Amino acid sequence: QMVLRAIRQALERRELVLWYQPKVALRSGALEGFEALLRWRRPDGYVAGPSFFAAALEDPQISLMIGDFVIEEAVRRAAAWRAAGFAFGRIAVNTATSQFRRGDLDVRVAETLRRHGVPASALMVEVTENVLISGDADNVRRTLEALKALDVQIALDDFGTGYASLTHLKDFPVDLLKIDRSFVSTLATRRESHAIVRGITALAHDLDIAVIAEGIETAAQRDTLRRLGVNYGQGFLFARPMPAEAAEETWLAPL
Ligand code: G
Ligand code: G
Ligand code: NA
Ligand code: MN
Repeated sequence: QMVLRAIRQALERRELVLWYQPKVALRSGALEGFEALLRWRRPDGYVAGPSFFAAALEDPQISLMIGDFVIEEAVRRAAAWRAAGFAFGRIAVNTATSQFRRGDLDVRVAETLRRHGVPASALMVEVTENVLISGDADNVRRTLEALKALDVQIALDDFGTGYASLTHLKDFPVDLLKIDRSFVSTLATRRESHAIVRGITALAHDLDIAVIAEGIETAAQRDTLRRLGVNYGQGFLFARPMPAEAAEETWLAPL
């Protein structure tokens, strides 16, 4: 509970920040958008990732506070980048089960976009399969449909690591499937990974769902994924998650 108190304090002290990792089109290398990733910039200068405060993300109350912060901050960033004339695609935010349980995520997102004057086409929401199987499937589906109706896109994160994956693709309005990095890291060494990525990609495309592979670290992985028809990529090969200012300097150019 020390961690919970520390996180609450970090929010109050504005020590929580979003870092941005580019997503690129595998064919052209062009920027497709960014994933916003939560970081805790501690007073001692150490920048901690979510694994450092995983317990806090499990706590419903804290995770709602963090979730609200992440949406607000990402949309604020989108507004600033639009004002600066940057073409950044979509900013994707990660979400937690608690945000769907509350039942008003779509309303909150719409309100935040409206308040900042940002179109929904600048935003993507990443959900894990944990969210989809959280026991409230009807509510999750309704929320995702409402987000999609706004023109927010939906990405299914960490695909392949969860439970009953394939049925989710027809039961929920998914625009983008994120192949988990465990498949990417074993692409060259395990025939199964290669087969699974090929199968998932073909299936997704048949369902009009685009595919991104995460955790791409080598050019060989990128080339294999491109050959398998994967549309987009994300990973250290292209760029690590970085502060917004660094993302602007290295990835964004005025329209
Ligand atoms: O950025 P990093 O690799 O440390 O992220 C570790 C995990 O934390 C990933 O599963 C990622 O999806 C999750 N994560 C990162 N940022 C957020 C966030 O803003 N909200 C939630 N709920 N999870 C996040
Ligand atoms: O679960 P999720 O996909 O949201 O996790 C995203 C996290 O994965 C990011 O926080 C980032 O730190 C991490 N990540 C991004 N690219 C790579 C990569 O190429 N290799 C590894 N090992 N981790 C990565
Ligand atoms: Na994610
Ligand atoms: Mn993921």
